[in-house]
Amino acid sequence: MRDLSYVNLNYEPSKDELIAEYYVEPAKGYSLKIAAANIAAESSIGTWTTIKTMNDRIAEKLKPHVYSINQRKKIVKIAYAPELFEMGNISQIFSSIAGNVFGMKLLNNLRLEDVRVPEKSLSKFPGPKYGINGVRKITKVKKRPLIGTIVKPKVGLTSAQHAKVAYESWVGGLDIVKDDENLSSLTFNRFKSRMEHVLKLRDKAERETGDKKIYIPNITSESLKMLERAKIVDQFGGEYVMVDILTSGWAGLQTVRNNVGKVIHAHRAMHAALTRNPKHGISMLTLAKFARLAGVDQLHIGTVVGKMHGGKHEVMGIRDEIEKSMVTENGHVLEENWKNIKPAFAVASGGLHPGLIPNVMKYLGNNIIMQFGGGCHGHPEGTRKGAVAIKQALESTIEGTDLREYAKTHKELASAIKKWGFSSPK
Ligand code: CAP
Ligand code: MG
Repeated sequence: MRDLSYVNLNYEPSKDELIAEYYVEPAKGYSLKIAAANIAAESSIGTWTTIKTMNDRIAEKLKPHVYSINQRKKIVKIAYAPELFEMGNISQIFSSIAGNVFGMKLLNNLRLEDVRVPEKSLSKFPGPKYGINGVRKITKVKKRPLIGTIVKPKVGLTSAQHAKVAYESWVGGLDIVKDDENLSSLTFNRFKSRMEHVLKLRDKAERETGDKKIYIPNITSESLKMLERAKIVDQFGGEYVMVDILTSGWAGLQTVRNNVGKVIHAHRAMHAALTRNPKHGISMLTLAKFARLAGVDQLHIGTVVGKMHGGKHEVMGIRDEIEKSMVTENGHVLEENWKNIKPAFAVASGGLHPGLIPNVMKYLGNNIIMQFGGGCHGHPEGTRKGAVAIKQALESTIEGTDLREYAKTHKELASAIKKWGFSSPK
């Protein structure tokens, strides 16, 4: 397709248009301009050749405009008329601007860096029901970061064993216990039985500690099954559900948000298949933005210092995108005024242990949920002491004491540091 009428570098997009920013590497023999025109066409009204069914209304009103091309950085920006999208239907939006375009032969690489959703369309998305303030209200934790664990082994424990590990974590001092992303309803640990066991011990832990304790069960499944599982959670008095938002897909997530009144914790397993290659795929920032629009209350964003890929700049940018009400244009980040869409809580998880808390808080601040799987259950004296050590490291960081100093009078933290080390904030 060589129709360059899609490109108009003098075009000024209106604030009602959706903007997509792409990194584009054309295949040999194609200019960036031709590549950009083809992306614009394939993601909206066009195809590989001219068509007789095109009419003036479509061609004039719905044709997107490639309005910016940065040859050096290979960055292209396209403005789309809002009528091209069923706003609120995230699957349809992705089928358009993050669909066929990734497979076109005339591109070697293509990465969707960010999307600006027009302010007028924001009301079509529910956004988080609870968000940061709602979660703080439920947990009664006003300012500090929340701390939690993922029951480990990831899968394998029976529901009774799972509940016991959860209980130990809560009484040790953690606010939150969650299931792992690959635990759903397995032969040795059925969903209903797990809810029964874990939520009973959650109540016991609350009675004994006097603190609010949170359990986040993974309901990931086929959409209607997720609704059934959310009902079971409700039956046993749970306030939360967890959804693996990428493996269940946007439609699954939206079904849960639109039908379940519980706090939604979003696990992002599989995101790296899309996000990790800096030249191809979809940025985590884009996925995070649509997760907030869809209405997750908590979202994994990376840790900067843990076991998973994701640098400081990227992780902090995602944190800002899901937690701020106004995001200004900066690098690959497009402006977004989130208006009435509530902020979602950022979750730092993956390879964390007590010795990393000062660093995580340095980068991510107080509005963060820190989760420790191996870094809790791998403590030399077991889960409960692991939880105690995490709480101690948090207290020490909040009061500004060096962890190694604090560990002199807090033996659980001392054992944790001995096993995993300590990294001072850089
Ligand atoms: C953490 C975790 C999470 C990762 C996912 C895991 O456990 O439960 O799934 O955090 O990464 O299984 O690895 P550990 P991300 O604390 O034992 O590492 O948050 O980056 O999506
Ligand atoms: Mg996990």
